[in-house]
Amino acid sequence: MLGSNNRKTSWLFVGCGTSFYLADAAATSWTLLTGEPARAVPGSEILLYPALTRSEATNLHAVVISRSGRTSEAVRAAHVLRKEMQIHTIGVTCAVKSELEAECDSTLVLKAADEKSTVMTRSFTSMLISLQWMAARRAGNADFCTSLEVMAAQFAARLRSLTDEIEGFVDRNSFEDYVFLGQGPFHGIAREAALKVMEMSCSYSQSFHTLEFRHGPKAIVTPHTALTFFLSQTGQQSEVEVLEEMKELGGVTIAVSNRADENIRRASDLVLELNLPGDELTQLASHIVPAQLIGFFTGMGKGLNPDQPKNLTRVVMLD
Ligand code: F1P
Repeated sequence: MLGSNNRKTSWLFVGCGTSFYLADAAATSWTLLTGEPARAVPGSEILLYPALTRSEATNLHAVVISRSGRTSEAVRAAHVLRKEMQIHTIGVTCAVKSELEAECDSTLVLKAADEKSTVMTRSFTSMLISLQWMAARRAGNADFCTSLEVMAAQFAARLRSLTDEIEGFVDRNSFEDYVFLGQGPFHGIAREAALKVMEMSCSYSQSFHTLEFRHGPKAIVTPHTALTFFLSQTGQQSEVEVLEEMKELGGVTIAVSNRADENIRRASDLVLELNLPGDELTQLASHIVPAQLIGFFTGMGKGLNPDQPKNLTRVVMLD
């Protein structure tokens, strides 16, 4: 009803860089698990266009994500959300006693998930799984929490062979550019995948919704373009049609799929089958690992240090 204050609780996930793409994957996971509206924004949007958030502030909860807990835009966004907009704000970080924690109502600290490298790898998967776990708990879905644990254990056992498959493929090929495609919760994964390959290997790399790739971006496809498809179960049939189309256009195609059928195999130059239990949301975090490995081996092949890309610092702190 117009003018009523019975707005359903909704959620805003905030971060910068990898933490923003993590916010994207977490927001879609949150809605799918709890039924509550959720969206992701970079910290800078809260600071530059606060009116966009203020307009929906009733019954809004915010989750601000930052590995370091020190990124200026994330810390300032938490301050604006909590102090100026009176929005309940939860921090998610890998740092103990951080500036972010000081600005939030409550904070989840995953100390053991931090990594030494500049680029974020295990902190991404750990924070994503934790946020999915929180969503499942809120929804009273204990089975989902159990499935996450089973998935993580089985994926650990698959990691060695996955690494070998990707190392071999990267050694045999060289590309001018990289495209990562995914829909729904897999779109956040595709965005982070593009960033990861860009950071770790100094490559030209982009992401799109899978079916959006037909609407213009396919103009760039050549035999020197690597197209990675994160294939969902929900949209698989339509996504595989795009995969087949891009193969016909001459692109080099990589399919990341939990289970690959004949159509997927026929249309792919490399199939990375994960074979994990549970539904597609349980498996989500594992999907970023192939892109992390593509970035790592491509960077190594170029003689770079994928852990410490040039021009990057671990934290962006503004004056
Ligand atoms: C996130 C981040 C990284 C990026 C860069 C700068 O920081 O943007 O994603 O690789 O090194 O920091 P954080 O807020 O999660 O600590």
